[in-house]
This record gives sequence, C-alpha cells and structure tokens, in this order.
Amino acid sequence: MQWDKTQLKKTIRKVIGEKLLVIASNREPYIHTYREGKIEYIRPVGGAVTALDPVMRVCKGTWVAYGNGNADKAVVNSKNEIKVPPEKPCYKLRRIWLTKDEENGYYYGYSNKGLWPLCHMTYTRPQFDDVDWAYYKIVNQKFANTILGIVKNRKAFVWIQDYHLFLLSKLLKEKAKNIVTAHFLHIPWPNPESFRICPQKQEILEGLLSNNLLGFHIRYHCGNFMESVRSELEARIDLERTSVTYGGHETVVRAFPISVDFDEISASSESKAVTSAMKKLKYEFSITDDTFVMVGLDRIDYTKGIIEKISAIDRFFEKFPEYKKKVVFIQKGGLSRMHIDKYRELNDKLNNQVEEVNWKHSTENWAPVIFIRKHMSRDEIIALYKIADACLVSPLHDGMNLVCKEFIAAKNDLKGILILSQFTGAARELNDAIFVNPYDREKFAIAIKEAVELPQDEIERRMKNLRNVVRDNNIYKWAGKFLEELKKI
Ligand code: GDG
Repeated sequence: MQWDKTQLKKTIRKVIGEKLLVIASNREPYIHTYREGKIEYIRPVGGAVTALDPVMRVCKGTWVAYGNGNADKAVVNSKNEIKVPPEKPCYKLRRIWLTKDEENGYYYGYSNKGLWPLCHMTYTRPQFDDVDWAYYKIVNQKFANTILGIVKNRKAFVWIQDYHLFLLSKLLKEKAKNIVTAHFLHIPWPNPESFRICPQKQEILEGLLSNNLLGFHIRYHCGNFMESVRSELEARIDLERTSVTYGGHETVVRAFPISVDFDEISASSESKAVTSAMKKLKYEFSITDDTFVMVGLDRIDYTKGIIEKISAIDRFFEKFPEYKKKVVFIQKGGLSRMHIDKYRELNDKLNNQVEEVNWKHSTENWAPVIFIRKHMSRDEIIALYKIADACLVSPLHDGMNLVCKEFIAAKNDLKGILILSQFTGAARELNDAIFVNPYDREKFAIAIKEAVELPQDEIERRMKNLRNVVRDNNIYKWAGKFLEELKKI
C-alpha cells in the first residue's frame, strides 16, 4: 500500500477518533523573530521538526514546544497559542516559556552536554551535572503541567519526541489516567555498556517505561534499549512481543524508520522558485555545466562528520589532482548549540580547515570547498540538492539522517549519487548508496573518485532504486505505522 496524506488521515481517524492529539517536543516547528522592526518566521534547522510538521498538518491537534524566538511572545494569544503553519494555519502551536537558567540547565546542559554525547558513539565525553539535571526535571514538569491543562478530563494521545523529555510520560501518567502516551526517540539508543555510566539512568528508564509505546528508528536501537533495561532494572522482557513490563505496566518497543515527505519535495523540486534558486546558486558559485558538484548539508555538530568529510576531500585532491578545477564541494552548515564549548570549537576548527584545504589546492579562479553559512530557505536547499551530482552524508553516528532522503526525493531526473556513512540509520535502507566509513580517510577519498567516475546508466539505476525506497517508506508511512501500532495496543 502506498502511504500518503489521505491514507494517513484515515488511519488518524481510526486510531485517534475523538481523542485529542498532542505532540510534545523541545523544538517548535515555527520560530517568530524580529527583523528590521518587522516580525517574520523561520523554520528551525533539524530533523525532528522537518519530519513532524507534515504529519501535524494532517493530524491537526496541538503541538507543545519551547518558544525561543524573540518575537514568539508577541504573536501568541492569551493561552500562549498560535495557529500554524503561518502561510496556511491548520494546527495549534502552544508555546512554553523557559527562563535563561532553565534553558541553560535543561537544554544546553543535561540534554546536549549529557544525553546527546551519551547516545552518539563519537568518543565525546558526556557531562552530567546535578544542577542541569534539576532543571531537566523542572522543565519536564513544566511540559507536563501545560499538557495536563490542555487535556483536562478529555481522552488524549500524547506523542512525545526525543531525548529532552524522557520524564514526561511518567509525570503525565502520575496525574491522569485518561492519557495514552508514546515516545519516539530521534537519536540512537546506546549499548548498555555506554548507557550505564549515566548517573540518572534509573529515572530515565522508568520515565520511558511509563509509555504505552516506545519507538526507535531501527531495530538495533530497540535491542540496545531492551538490553539496557535488562542490565539496570528488575523488569520482564518479552523478546517475542518486543515489550518490557515494569511495575505491572507494559511498554511495547518498536522500530519506525523516519522519513521525508517524498511527494512534496519531489513536486517542489520542479517549481519556479527552485529553478530560479538553482540559477542564482550556479551564478554565485561560478558553476558551469561541466563542473561535478558535490554537496553536504548539516547542522554544525560533531556527530555529523563534517571535519572527516572535508579531510576526505582534501585527500581526494591530493591523490587525484587531475580533478582540480573539475570538481567542487559545497557544504552548507547551520550553526547549532553555540553556547556549548564543543560546538564553538568545532565551528572554529571547520573555519580553519576549510581555509587550509582551499589554500593548499586552490588555483587562480577555483577553490575545492565552498562553505555556505547564510540561512537558506527550503527552496534554496532543494535547489542545492538539484545542482548536485553527488551528496556527501558522512556522520560518525546518526539515528537516521534526513538529508540523504531529501536529496533522493529532489532528484526527479535520477542524476545524483549518494555517498553515505555506514553509521547512519538510513544506511540500513538505502542499499544503492556508495557507503563510506568516515573514520577511513583513504577509502573515503577513493569512494569520492568512484562517484565522480560512475557511468550514467549506473547512476540512474541506483537513484531509481533509492527513490523507490524513499517513496514507499515516506513520512506518512512512518506516522501511519506508528499510529497503527498504537491501535493494536
Ligand atoms: C535528528 C537526528 C534524525 C540541516 N542543515 C541545515 C538545514 N538542515 C535541515 C535538513 C534536514 C534537517 O535539517 C536535518 O535532519 P537530520 O536528520 O540530518 O539531522 P538532525 O537535525 O540531527 O535530526 C537524525 C532526525 O532527528 C529525524 O528523526 O534523522 O538522526 O539526529 O531536514 O534539510 N536546513 C537549513 N539550513 C541548514 O544549514 N535551512
């Protein structure tokens, strides 16, 4: 069956019915900011939001999130709500306000200095701080209070997102019997050896085991989670049902590989706005028809392997100098979590690296790496994918990775090669990519050469297969399968 908006709508009606649907996530789908005295909105950079907005447009309901735009307060009503998407309002966004201390402790501290490196195998030491943990609990409670206030006595389904809200289900269930909760984790769940260092591991597991359904991107993460429970708690694990019963309550654990709105991206890649953005990009970066263009698009994050990618490009031009002036790599990097030292250091390191690699290989009017830092709209991002002959996606560890799926969806003409890290969740589905280990610089450089020299019919064969996979396993299927599982419970 091909999943689309209509199919998802039917499933929602069957599963949710008259119940209220609430999504809870740290990040909001639309951020309002002041610019030159006027209020405008942007869509934040990040996978979870990209995936869930199309779902909410179909599901309606209320999305509860932290409002961190400087004009966010100016546009909400007295209940701190605003209808979004701004261009075609159809669901409610309920904003939660945090103090600076709360944001520091809960978001930058516990979530991103602690949990993020704990869950990603990049050899970055997690930092667990008691004050940060206290704020993490306070903010989870704030989310719980807000949701309880919205739901009241009605029957509701609360769909919790990601690692910022590990305690939310438990806090809700302690107060309300009329709420069913499910939690989807967008990042990997670590193996039990890595997880056991976390001082708050028991509270975290208990929080997650209050849910009725717990979703991860891939089965491997489900397995890691079940093993962590086995090591840390007295719980009954049912491998056949893949569920955990703890304190008399059963949580079903399942894999749901997240995806993108294939049809929407594919259709907008034919739009006038994208065609004109392509022209502008080509002009701005002096790209001629015979230039082989490689692109990368990542939040600037140490898990994304951007340093390793540029290092492989450096090696590629060292080993195969005949490709100088013929190949160019455009990396778009979105600044992320800049109040954390590790992220600032990474950003500085990247600046120096790009400078050095360009100095080493550049000729009079050509440089191998173009680093774009300015904000780009969705149309511009799709245009970037469209002008690319290859997309380089090289995380050291990634729950799924949506950039590779967006690239595939944008390539209607089949003229694109995906170079993909074997350490992404996406690598389990996208068999027709050229796979790389980003830690292996030499082989990564050779893989780039392989991509540049791939015959046209082979490029098209691979892209056709990749597109079939992403078309069939689109974001509506992800949401639909999640809800169908909930119905079974
Ligand atoms: C988490 C998990 C999982 C990226 N840079 C810019 C930009 N983007 C957009 C892309 C894409 C999204 O952000 C990134 O999605 P990813 O999936 O690659 O990565 P995370 O943000 O780490 O997301 C990940 C995801 O959640 C969903 O579950 O796949 O594993 O880590 O949509 O297009 N957009 C703009 N400028 C950028 O510089 N405008």
